[in-house]
Amino acid sequence: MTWSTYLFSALLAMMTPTHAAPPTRWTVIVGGATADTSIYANAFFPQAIEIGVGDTVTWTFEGFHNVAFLGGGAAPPFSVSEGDKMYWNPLILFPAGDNTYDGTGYHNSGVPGPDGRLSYTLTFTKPGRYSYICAIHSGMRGMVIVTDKATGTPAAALQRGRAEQAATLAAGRARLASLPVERHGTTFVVPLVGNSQQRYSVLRFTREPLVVPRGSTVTWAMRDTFEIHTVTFTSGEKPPQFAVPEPQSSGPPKVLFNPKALAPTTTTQYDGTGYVNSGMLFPPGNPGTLPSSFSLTFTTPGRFEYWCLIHAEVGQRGTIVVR
Ligand SMILES: [Cu+2]
Repeated sequence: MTWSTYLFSALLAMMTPTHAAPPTRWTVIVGGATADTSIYANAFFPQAIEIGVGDTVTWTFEGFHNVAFLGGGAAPPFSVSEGDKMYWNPLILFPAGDNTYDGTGYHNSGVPGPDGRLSYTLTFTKPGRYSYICAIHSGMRGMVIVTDKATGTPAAALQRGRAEQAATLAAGRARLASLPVERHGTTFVVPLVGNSQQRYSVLRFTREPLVVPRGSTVTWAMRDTFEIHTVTFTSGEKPPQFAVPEPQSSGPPKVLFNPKALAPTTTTQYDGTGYVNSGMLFPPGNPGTLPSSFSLTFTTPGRFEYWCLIHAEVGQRGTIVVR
C-alpha cells in the first residue's frame, strides 16, 4: 500500500460515521398451510420482531395475504362498489408506498400472484413500534419494533417464526382431527372453525362425508374470526369463480367479485338439483346483520357435493349423504 492510498483509506474511515454498521436483514414469514391445505395460518411469524434502525425486514409469503402498514390511517375497506358491481379494493391487491417506513404513509405489499410467491422488503428509518395488518384476514396482525440496536439475530428470529408457525399448524391439525358435527334432533350443525389465539383457520367442512336421514336440516355455523366462506351446491356444475379478473387496456386488472358467488339463493330445501348458494358467511358477532350461518333441509336421498367458492382452489368442499 502506498502512502497516498493509505491516507485515502484512513480519510475514508474517518468520514464514515461509526454508527453506520451495515444494516441487518430480517425475515418474517407470512401465513403458511399444511401440505394438504386443510389448515391455513392467519399470522405473521414471528408475530413481533425487534430490529435496529436502518435494518430491513423481508416478508416471505406462504399464503394469500398482504402486508399493510397503515401509517396512522384507516384500514382500506375490502371491497369498492361501482354501480351494482363489487370489486376487490386495489389498495389491498396492489403494492403502494416506497420501500422505507418511518411510521407515516400507507405501505402495502400487494398480494401474491397465481404461483403464490411474493416477497416484500421495507427499511425502517426511525425507532418506534409499528403494527401492521393483513387487510384480507380480519384480525391478522404483526409488529415491528425498531430500536437503536437490536438485541437478537435474524437467524434466531426466523427460527422463532418457524416454531410459532409449526405450533399454529399443529393446533389447527388437532382441531380438524377432532372436529365434531353437532346433532340436535333432526338438525345437524357443521361448525366452520378457526382460532384467533392460535391463529389458524380450518379450510374444510367435515373430515368425512356427513350422513343424515332424509328430511334433516344441516346448518353451517361460522365460528371463525378470520375467514369468509360460502356453502354452495352446484348439482354437478363447475363451481363459479369467486373473484374474476377483468383486464384493463392499461394498468393492473380490476378484480370483480362474481355476483353469482356473492348472491344468496332463497331456497331452504335441496333435492339434488339446481344452484343453491349461501352467499358470503361472515365471522359471528360482526357489525350489522351480515349472515354467519346457513341452513338447508335435505328432501331427497343421494350423495351431494358442495363447495366454499372462496376456498374451492385449496380443496374446501364437502359431501352430504342423505339416506
Ligand atoms: Cu371458505
